[in-house]
Amino acid sequence: MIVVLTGGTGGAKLVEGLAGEIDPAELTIICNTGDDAVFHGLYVSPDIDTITYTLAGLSDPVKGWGIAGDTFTVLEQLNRLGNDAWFNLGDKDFATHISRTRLMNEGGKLTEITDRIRRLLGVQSTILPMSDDRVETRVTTTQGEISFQEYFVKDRWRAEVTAVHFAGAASSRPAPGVIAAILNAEAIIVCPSNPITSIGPILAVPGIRSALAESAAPMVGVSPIIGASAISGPAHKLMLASGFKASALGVADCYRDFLDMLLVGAEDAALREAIENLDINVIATDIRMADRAHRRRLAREVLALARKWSRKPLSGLP
Ligand code: FO1
Repeated sequence: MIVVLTGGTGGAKLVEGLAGEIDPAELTIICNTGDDAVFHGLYVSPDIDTITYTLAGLSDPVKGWGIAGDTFTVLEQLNRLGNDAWFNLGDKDFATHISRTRLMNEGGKLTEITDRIRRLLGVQSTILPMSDDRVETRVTTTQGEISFQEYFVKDRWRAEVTAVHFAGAASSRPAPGVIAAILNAEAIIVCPSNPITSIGPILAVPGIRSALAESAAPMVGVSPIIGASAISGPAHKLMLASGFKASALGVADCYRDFLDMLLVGAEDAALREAIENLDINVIATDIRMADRAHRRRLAREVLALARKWSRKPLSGLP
C-alpha cells in the first residue's frame, strides 16, 4: 500500500499522477478535514471531495475543485432568498453534501460516508479522513479570528495572519485505519499541499505524527513552495505566520522529524545543504504540475525514489 497525505487542489494533482502510475487500489489517501465547514446546513468536506472527484475523473480541471461543467442554480436562488452564499457550491456538488449530511444525521461516521461516496463514484483508492472528530482550522488575523474558508475564499487570503490553530485537535482521534495504514505502508508520500493548513491539521491529530516517525516506510515529500512563494495559494504567508521560513527549507523544517526525502524546485537547488542538515535528502527537479503529463512524470519520479530508498521491494510500485 502506498499512503498519501494530502490537502485539496495542489495535492490532488500528484494523487492523479500516482493513480495513473500504479494500480489505484494500492493507494490509501489520508485527507485533511480541517477545512471542513457547514454551509446552508450541509456538511462540506472540500479536500475529501476534491480528491474523490479527481480520482473519479469528475473534477473541474481549471478551478481544481468542484465538478466539471457544474451549474450554480441552487446557489443563485439561495442568494435571492437572502442567504450569504459566498462559498461556490455547484448543483451536482450540492448532491454530495446533501447525501453526506443525511448519512451523518443518521449516525454515520465521516470515514464510512467518505468510503461509500467514493465507491458510488467508482473510485478504487481508499480515501480516509484524518479523523472522524471535528478539527477546525482557525486563522487569527489582525482583524480577529476566522474559519479557514472565510480566510481562503471569502477574504481571498488578503488579511494579515498572526497565527493558525486547529480547534478540537488535542482531543481528536485518528480515523479508523489511519494509523494502521501509516505503520504498514510500503511508502508514504507527502503531497505538495500547504504544510500549515493542509498537512498541519493531519499532523495535529494525536498519534499520527508519532506513527509517521515510527513507520519504517520511506517518506517522500514534494515542496509546495518554489523560491519564496507557494506554487498556488497562501502557504508562504501562513508558514511565516507560524514561525517557519517561506521556502522549501521551511517545508523541510515542518516535516524534519519523519521525512526522508524532499523534492524541491530546480530553482531551489542551492537549499540542498541547509535541507540536508535537517537529515532530509534533496532532489532538485521540475515540481510544477501544469498538465496530466507533468503529474504522471512527477509521480513516477516520487515512486522511483521511494523504491530506491526502501530496504525491501515494493509490491505496489511499477
Ligand atoms: N475554493 C475557492 O477558491 N472558491 C470557492 O468558492 C470554493 C468553493 C468550493 C466548493 C466545494 C469544494 O469542495 C471546494 C471549494 N473550494 C473553493 C476549494 C476549497 O475551498 C479549497 O481549495 C480547500 O479548502 C483548500 O485545500
